[in-house]
Amino acid sequence: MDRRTFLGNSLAAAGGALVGGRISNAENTPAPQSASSTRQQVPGAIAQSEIEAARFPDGFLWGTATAAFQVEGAWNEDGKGESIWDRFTHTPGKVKGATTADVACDQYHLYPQDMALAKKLNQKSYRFSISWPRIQPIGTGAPNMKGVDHYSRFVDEMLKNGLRPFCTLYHWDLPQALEDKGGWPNRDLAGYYADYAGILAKHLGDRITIWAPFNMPWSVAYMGYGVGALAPGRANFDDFLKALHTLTLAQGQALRSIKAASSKATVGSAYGMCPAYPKTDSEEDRAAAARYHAMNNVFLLEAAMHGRYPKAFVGDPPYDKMGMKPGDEEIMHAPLDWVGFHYYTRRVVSDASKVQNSSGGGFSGTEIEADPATGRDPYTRFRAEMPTEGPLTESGLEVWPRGIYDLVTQISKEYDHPIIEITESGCGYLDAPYEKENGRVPDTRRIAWFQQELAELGRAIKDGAKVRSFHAWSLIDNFEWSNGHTERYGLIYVDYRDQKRTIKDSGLWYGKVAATNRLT
Ligand code: IFM
Repeated sequence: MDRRTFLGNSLAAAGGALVGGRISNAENTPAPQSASSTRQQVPGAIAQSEIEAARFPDGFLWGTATAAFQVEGAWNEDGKGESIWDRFTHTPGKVKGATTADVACDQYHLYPQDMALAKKLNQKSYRFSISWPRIQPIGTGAPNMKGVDHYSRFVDEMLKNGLRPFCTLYHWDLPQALEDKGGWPNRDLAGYYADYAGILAKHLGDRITIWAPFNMPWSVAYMGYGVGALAPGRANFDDFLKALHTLTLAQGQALRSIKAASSKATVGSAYGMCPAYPKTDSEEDRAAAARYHAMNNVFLLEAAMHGRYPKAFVGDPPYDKMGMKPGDEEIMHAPLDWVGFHYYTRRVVSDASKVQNSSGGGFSGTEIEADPATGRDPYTRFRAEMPTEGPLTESGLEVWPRGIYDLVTQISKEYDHPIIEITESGCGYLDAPYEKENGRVPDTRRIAWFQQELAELGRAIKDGAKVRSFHAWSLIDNFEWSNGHTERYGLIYVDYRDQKRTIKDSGLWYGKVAATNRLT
């Protein structure tokens, strides 16, 4: 699967009647204000003067994010069990370039160096994830104390470097033993997961105060079980629906077990979201975009906040197929203390509900490659495309800075102005150390990307959104799932041959942003 397809699916979202109809470039991009800026020629770009004027509030938490599987390596050390991603990457043909994450960035051993680098860049928050199979090698039972002790030392190191440890409990690396029991479509996993969450809160909850149960849970279900593009690589729509419901139950149960074990805990989310815009002004396309928003952006958020699922489906909701039981609404209902989500790109969505859909499973397409006739799946019945009006990053995602403003203001409005954490945001460019410039990494496109996007985020804050943090993806280049090492998202370059880290120009720039709360 190529990069564009992956994010086309995993970050997909909608944006119902986002701002009342089709959002075209002409309607929404501020007019160029000075002839001198080349950025203004780019569709979707914002004026240089807005970048220069942007200011972030005192105490704003500038951070970066990573995930255990993508950076740690040490795949079988200190009693760690096998994860579904170990199995997937060890299966020939699954990863571009035939790389594995067995060593990755070796952060399992090099974390003191990486935390010192984060400090050097004036960072105040570090979002990391814990590998479940390091804590419970087969997903259940007594904790492996070597794993627990590792994360305990790691958390101390973050605190020593002035970083807020922001813990994601699950960033896709399910213990393989639990997949062998049926994986996320098996409802029992919600209980196992809550036990795991309780173990973490018991051992680390004296120092970690900010917990996100799942990274991009919709992607876990859809990409892992609906279309099989990510581990464990299964493709069945009924399994997707079941997995989604188990994840929702698990989210609620985990929140309660974390809070029971740690009085300091606050629990939120790290949802993958992107704003989507109706393709036309028609009621059908607007309704399709609203379904997309419901399914891809707020499915688990609505469940946590209100104990119900949003209207994501055409016709009767397939709650029976999802395995819903009486009383599940109470389990799902676990209001979050703050709302965390990612922003990378946007979607344009159109209706596919009138097209005859032949079956309820076995769909082999992905969102971007969806069957143009029937839409993405038999239940939500929309088509979602990533437009190419703006330029594309090297990882194939459209650059659309305005999207973060629309998304943040939409979530603020829909959920009564919650505290928001931007849990991930970034762009894939392959710039490498340049010998003729003393080994510098002049990744000017990444700087431009962040400047534009952050100016839009600053505008959302000015308009009242309570955003308290921003986590750039990523601190360091890392293993990009089925795209292996063919993409680089880091502010710090990693040479995988010798693990040498080189701060890119974007990293130096981001360090200054963190020190000054300004973008230039
Ligand atoms: O690397 C991923 C991360 O694991 C989840 N969010 C998107 C990132 C960039 O593709």
